[in-house]
Amino acid sequence: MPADLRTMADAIRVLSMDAVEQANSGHPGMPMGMADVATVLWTRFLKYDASRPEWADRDRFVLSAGHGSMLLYSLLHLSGFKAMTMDEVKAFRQLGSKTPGHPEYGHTPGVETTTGPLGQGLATAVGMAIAERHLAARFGPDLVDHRTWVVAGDGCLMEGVSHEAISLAGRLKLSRLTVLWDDNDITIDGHVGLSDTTDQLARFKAAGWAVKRIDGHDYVQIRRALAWATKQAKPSLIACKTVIGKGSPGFEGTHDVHGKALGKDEVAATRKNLGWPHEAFVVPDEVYRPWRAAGRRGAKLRRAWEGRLAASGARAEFDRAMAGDLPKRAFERLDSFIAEAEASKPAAATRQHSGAVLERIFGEIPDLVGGSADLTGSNNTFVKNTQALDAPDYAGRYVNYGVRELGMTAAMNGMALHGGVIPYGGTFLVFSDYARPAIRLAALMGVRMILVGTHDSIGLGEDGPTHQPVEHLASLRAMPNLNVFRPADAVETAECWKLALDAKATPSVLALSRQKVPAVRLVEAGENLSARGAYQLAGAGHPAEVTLFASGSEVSVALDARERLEAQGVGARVVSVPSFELFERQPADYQAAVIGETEVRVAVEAGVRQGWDRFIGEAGVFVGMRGFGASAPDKTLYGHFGITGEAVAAAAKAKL
Ligand SMILES: Cc1ncc(C[n+]2csc(CCOP(=O)(O)OP(=O)(O)O)c2C)c(N)n1
Ligand SMILES: [Mg+2]
Repeated sequence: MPADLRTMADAIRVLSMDAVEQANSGHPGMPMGMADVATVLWTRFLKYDASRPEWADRDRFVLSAGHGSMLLYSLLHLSGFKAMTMDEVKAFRQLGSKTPGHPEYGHTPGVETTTGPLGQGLATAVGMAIAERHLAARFGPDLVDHRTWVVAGDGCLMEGVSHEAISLAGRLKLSRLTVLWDDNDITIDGHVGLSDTTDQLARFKAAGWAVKRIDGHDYVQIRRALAWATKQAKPSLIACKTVIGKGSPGFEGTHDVHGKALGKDEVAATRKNLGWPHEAFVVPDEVYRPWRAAGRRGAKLRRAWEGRLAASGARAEFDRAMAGDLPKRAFERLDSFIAEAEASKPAAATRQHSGAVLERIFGEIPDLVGGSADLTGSNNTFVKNTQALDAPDYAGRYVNYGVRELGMTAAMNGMALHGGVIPYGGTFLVFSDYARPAIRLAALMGVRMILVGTHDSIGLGEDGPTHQPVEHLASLRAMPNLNVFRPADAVETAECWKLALDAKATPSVLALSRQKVPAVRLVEAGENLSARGAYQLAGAGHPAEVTLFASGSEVSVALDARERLEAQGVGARVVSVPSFELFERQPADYQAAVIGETEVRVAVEAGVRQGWDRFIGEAGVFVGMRGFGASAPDKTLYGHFGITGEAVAAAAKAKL
């Protein structure tokens, strides 16, 4: 006889407990508490086919409470995901295993997103649910028709990001999104009441969600609640009252079981208590059988879907979009923009150039979905005549994210992970601080997400030091696998957009000026020079004695300094540096040639020095910011802080 649900759930409990025991590290409490809810979801409701983890129309399952990773690994193993062998389970948390401490996207088939920073899984799932609705509108329900399920803990709901996520989801009426809250009253420090007495159901309800509370160990209640969730016209929250570490006679219901191995004696006592006679990492056939059947449940649906896709006229376009490939003619209109800009040399803020770039590519790349965290007019992210992405017709391509920088960025990650969407979103560069946790996960996961950060320096002027980024470029450049672009004019802005769109496995930040800047690329290059990261923009007239490095709005300052130096008979070359990261990828001889061998090297950027020593060396001169900015018109500020062609030329001369 095949095992009943209770025994199937106990298999999760025991595997989780044993894997944590073996590693002597990990979190058994959450998987043991949520085993019943997860078993009903994965055997009756979740649409998936264990033999095809990449099936585009699968339901997305997000374990926002990532510390409970053994819940997910157990589910993947039991339901028959080929990569999740028992050996991988045994190698929990060991180097090179498919079972890292927290779920990691791109590392383990079946893991939809990297989780661990609490609350972000939930916020990422909102983006997946947005992408699903949008693509259902674009390609029709025959091809796109799935749900997003989230397991979230008390910690996820305490985190501020949950507020941004649930209010955005409620506003957009994401009815295909369901959060299963592991309502176990326990966090690491003890009872939730120590630090939080929020009425979560009331909070979600206020944000526009359908809510319900159940006993998370009662299979009938679980089944009814999941069925209920699928019928709601709003996103749904199911508060699953559970006992953390359920099954452990000594520790269940206590915070002791949250994050450590139970110990040999308690493991034995738990086995006895559950009536689980098998040894560690042994699952009997009668338990595997119904689990594997559950893992195959979706195969028929998947094959029927494949048939519909094969017969669909939209097949090629669907496959292209889901693969993340750009359309063939993606940059045709942008290339003519570059040619026009090389000829007309427009002077404008780079944020305006960015808006003009978007006008050229938005129609050519239907996968682009834009938005802004309530700064649309300032970020120049809106393309004329674009419809808002909103209920009930989600075909629009502009998301009104509201004042939610972190929620927006996490949602963009979710869209990119879902596939079929290339998200970009705007805010002031200074508020990348608010978005940073999601930028970091984007970089760690390797997803293409484009953050448009305008007002990128003291050049924004009167809004003052709260709004003026100073350390942001340096801190963003410190992040692995993040491309930070700071273009200087229209041509570089177009080039950097191309590079951001072409970087399939790397997120980008585009740092753009609020203030008008002159064109600096005055001759046709015939290639994307920004792709080099740094390149010589202007050579020296006299024998080169000085090299001036600059990015973005300060490139024109460097050019001004060059003219002054040349007028005094001092040869000076100018190097534009739109991207530190891409420069690092160039061959050593190219790097050496760009850096050059002049006696004096100067860098100019309206930010802190950190990072620039790579170009100018310790003995180099840095002209930029040493502290926070101030509130005044931009030209006054550049003068006040000494970031002018005159000051740069004087500093270079003083060093000669
Ligand atoms: C942003 C963030 N802060 C802190 C942590 C460390 N942390 C991991 S689990 C946890 C408590 C979680 O409580 P809950 O979500 O209720 O999980 P349970 O103890 O019920 O398993 C904390 C503080 C984290 N992973 N992410
Ligand atoms: Mg908890």
